[in-house]
Amino acid sequence: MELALLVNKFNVKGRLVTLVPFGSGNINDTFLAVYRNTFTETQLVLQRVNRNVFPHPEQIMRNMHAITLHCHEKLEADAKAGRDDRVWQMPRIIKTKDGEDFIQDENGEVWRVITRILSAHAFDTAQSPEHALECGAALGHFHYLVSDMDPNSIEDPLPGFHITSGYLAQYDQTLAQTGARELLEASMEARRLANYIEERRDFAISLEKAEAAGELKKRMFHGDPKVNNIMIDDFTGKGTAMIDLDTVSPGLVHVDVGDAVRSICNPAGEEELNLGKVAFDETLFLAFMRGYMREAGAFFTDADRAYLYDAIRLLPFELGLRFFQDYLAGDKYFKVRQPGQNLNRARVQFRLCESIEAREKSIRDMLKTL
Ligand code: GN1
Ligand code: MG
Repeated sequence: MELALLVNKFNVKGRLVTLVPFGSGNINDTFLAVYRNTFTETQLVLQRVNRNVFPHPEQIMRNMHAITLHCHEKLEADAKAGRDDRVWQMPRIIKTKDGEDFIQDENGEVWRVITRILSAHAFDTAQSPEHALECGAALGHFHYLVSDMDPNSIEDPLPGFHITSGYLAQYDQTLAQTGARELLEASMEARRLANYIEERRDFAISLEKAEAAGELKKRMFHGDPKVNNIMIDDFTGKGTAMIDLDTVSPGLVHVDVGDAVRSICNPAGEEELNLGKVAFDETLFLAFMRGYMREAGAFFTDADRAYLYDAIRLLPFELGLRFFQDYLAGDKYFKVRQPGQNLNRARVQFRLCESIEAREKSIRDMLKTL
């Protein structure tokens, strides 16, 4: 179906004047829709949920409904109580003209429309320590917002998401395929990454072990809190919203902290070709953690603190493993614009992990000051 016809099935006032590709997500297809009438403008985000990644998009939408309902009520109550120094925001689902949360087109694709957070931007890399601190505050505040949600109100959006042992098993299966072995043999860099993974198999399950031993407990997490999912207010420079709520579900908050840190403390970004530019930035790290602890420190236990370093080391490793597995499997999961892009993304993440390992003492010392 023509996109303009599709978006007009949602309950929006005004005339559609712009519909263009938007954002830099690796999973869903995203478009900006601008509606105008003679006195006002409405900006909305149209998304096709990637069925390859989320086999049950209706479930994703039921989750989004429950999450936004819970958080909007809490945000309103906090704003009335004058609890905050800013207006925290969260996108809202725009209903279809039939009162549904999404539509399914003739090919079975699921489309949704959500509000855009206006006068705010997200960045692909951290801009400054001040920006990193605001990202930390936004994630900490998000954890506070979802902390009292009933985990049973959420259906697992992506079984196995952020379970590193599962990614290792998937990687092993891929390696058993001829196509993957050919790609490995063809490139020395690919073989280097394969060795890198082999040396870290034990460490890769440290958080899972801590959870199994009861040291760490699942809470609600975001699942994908990378820097370009954190909206910063254009006028105040403060964090204002976390977006991309598809993976919000019960999980370890450590995973979120590790994932945010791996994206914020690597100023070179996820697509850098020159590995010499990829390094863990300690100043950005400290700023991020300060912002995070300011909002979430109250519910961080000693055991939680004890595993922060492992989480910070693990998440770049896990994402590198996921990119590398996808490269070897023929780019089936993460969207690519050119061949070899997932291999390079993996190189960047493993390089970042190495940089974290080289700075272990310094990172642990900083964590003690928080
Ligand atoms: C994917 O949807 P997007 O592009 O924000 C991925 C994350 C990765 C990220 C790396 C559901 O996120 O886990 O960290 O790419 N999301 C999913 O850029 O797999
Ligand atoms: Mg995402």
